This record gives sequence, C-alpha cells and structure tokens, in this order.
Amino acid sequence: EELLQLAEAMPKAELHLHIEGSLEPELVFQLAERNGVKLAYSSVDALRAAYAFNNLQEFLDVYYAGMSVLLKEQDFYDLTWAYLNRVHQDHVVHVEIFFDPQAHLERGIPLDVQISGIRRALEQGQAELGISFRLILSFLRHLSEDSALETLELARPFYDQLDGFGLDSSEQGHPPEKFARVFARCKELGFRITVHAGEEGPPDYVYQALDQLQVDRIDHGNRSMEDEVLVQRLVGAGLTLTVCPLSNLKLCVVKDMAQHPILSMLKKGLKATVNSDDPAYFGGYVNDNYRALIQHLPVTRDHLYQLARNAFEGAWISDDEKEAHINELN
Ligand code: ES4
Ligand code: ZN
Repeated sequence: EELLQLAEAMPKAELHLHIEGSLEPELVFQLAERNGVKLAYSSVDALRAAYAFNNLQEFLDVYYAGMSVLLKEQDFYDLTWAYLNRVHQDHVVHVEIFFDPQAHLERGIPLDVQISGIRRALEQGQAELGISFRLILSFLRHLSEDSALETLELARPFYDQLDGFGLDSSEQGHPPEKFARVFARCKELGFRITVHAGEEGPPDYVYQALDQLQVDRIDHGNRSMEDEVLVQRLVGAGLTLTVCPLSNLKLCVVKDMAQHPILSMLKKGLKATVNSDDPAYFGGYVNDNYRALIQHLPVTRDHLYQLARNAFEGAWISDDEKEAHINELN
C-alpha cells in the first residue's frame, strides 16, 4: 500500500510507448463517427472484449485495425493529447514515444499529417503539463528493408522533428539483421536507435541488435535472460531495457505476473525500466504496471527507486537533465 503510493507519486519517465497503442476504445468510436469510418464492432464494450491475445501477432491484427480511424492531423493530435493528459495523472514527466508511419502511409495518410498532429500535442504537453518528450519513428519489421529505407528518405524534411528510430511489429522471422543498412544510415545521420528484441524472438536477435545495429537501447529484451553471456554483455554496456510487464502478461510472454523476470533483471545489474507499451490494449498505463509488479512480486522501495532512476538514465536527454530528474526522486 505504502509502496504503491510511492510508485504512483514518483516522477517517472516512459520510454516504451506506441502512441497508436494508447488509442482507447472510446476514442476509436468518437473518431470513427467524426470521420465516417465503419467499424466491425457495435459498441465500446464489444471492441474491448476483442482485447484478448495469445501472442504478439493476434494483438497486432487488432492494433492495426484499431488505427484505421486515424485520418486527419486533428486525430493524431487528439490521440497524443489524450495520452499526455492520462500519464500526467501518473506523474510521468518525460515521454519517449514511438509512432508507426508505415501503417498510416499504407492507408494514404501523409507523413506530415502524422508528425504535425503528434508534435502539436507533444509541444502543448511540454508547455501546459510540463512533460518533456522525444519522438521516435519506428519501422515495421514485417515489411521489407526497402520499405524502411523509403520511409527514412520520406522523413528527410522532418529529421529535425525526430529524435531517433525504432523497430517494431512481428518479431519472429524478421531479425534485426534484416535492417542493418537502414539503421547504419540512421546512425550516420546522427540519430539514436532502439529496437524491439527478445520479446518473442530468441537471444540471438538481441545479439544482432547489439552487434549489427549498434542499438542505444533494447525494447523488451526479456529473452536475454536465457543467455548469461548476453546478460553480462548488456550489464557491461549499461544498456537500458524498456520492459513492459502488463504487455508481457497480455501477450503471454510470461505465464503470470509472479513469474515476471524484472526483479531478476535488476539483481543481475540490468538497467530495466517499467513501461506500458500499448496501454489501451494491455490493461493500463505506467502506474498500473507498477501496481501489477507490487501485487505479484516482492518489490521493495529500493527496487522502485532503481526502476525510476533507470528510466531517467536511459532517456535520450542531457546528463544535466538526468541528474535533475534523479534528484527529484530522492
Ligand atoms: C508492439 Cl508489444 C509490441 N511488440 C512489437 N511491436 C509492437 N507494435 C506495437 N506494440
Ligand atoms: Zn512495443
């Protein structure tokens, strides 16, 4: 109870959040109505009832269907503004969010519409809610490397509005090495990169992310725990893992929350953090993720501070900003 209060009140950074995954069923219906989009579901409750998944792909099918209501700049703004107001309640003070431009380009939504709507909300969140931000363009790994390269080229006019690049969607069969040329180009351009690896994919995909892409962070990384040599490499490199407990539960990456490896990760010296991934689909925002951990694992005050500190340390902000946030924790 006391721990929960501490977790809720701590200033926090969220480093692993797909903005399209914060699309709540209520907003889906509101935007569908506004845009004249026909939905396959008759009500908010019917849509929410479809949020039961056995694996990553089952979730992704629903996730890509859900975003079909995002058409206009205002839709991307409304989506992002709703997320920021929601996490403001959770005392989130810094966010680094992904968006999936290829999923919208495929539907004919221009990149400038997407970026402009998302950034207008982010700037307003900075001004009115005091939430600082980074925006990460994430490539879809089930598409080709050429499609990712094309998207990187299309984004050229917006490079000053982007802070880094990511890699998400169906992991199995789409290893990091498939995108070696794209991420080499991102690095040449001076961007930081982070890729989903070891969520469903094997430890080898995490090695590839390190050796072939030179990633700055790993998203998820759970299956690194199967390989002690890999764990020691991640520890040695001080690499941040953006772990998503409720996501892992909903996508059956873990059997139950009591089996979640996050405390074992901390014990080994891994820089694990707590994130919500796709909060509208996985049953909660950052504080809900902390609550689930506290309820099911022997979490201590020190764990909570460590997790919150890891997020600020792993954030793509200056050392002075990190220090200021970390001082606020104590
Ligand atoms: C995602 Cl949980 C997860 N994994 C991979 N790709 C994604 N896109 C949105 N959520
Ligand atoms: Zn993710």
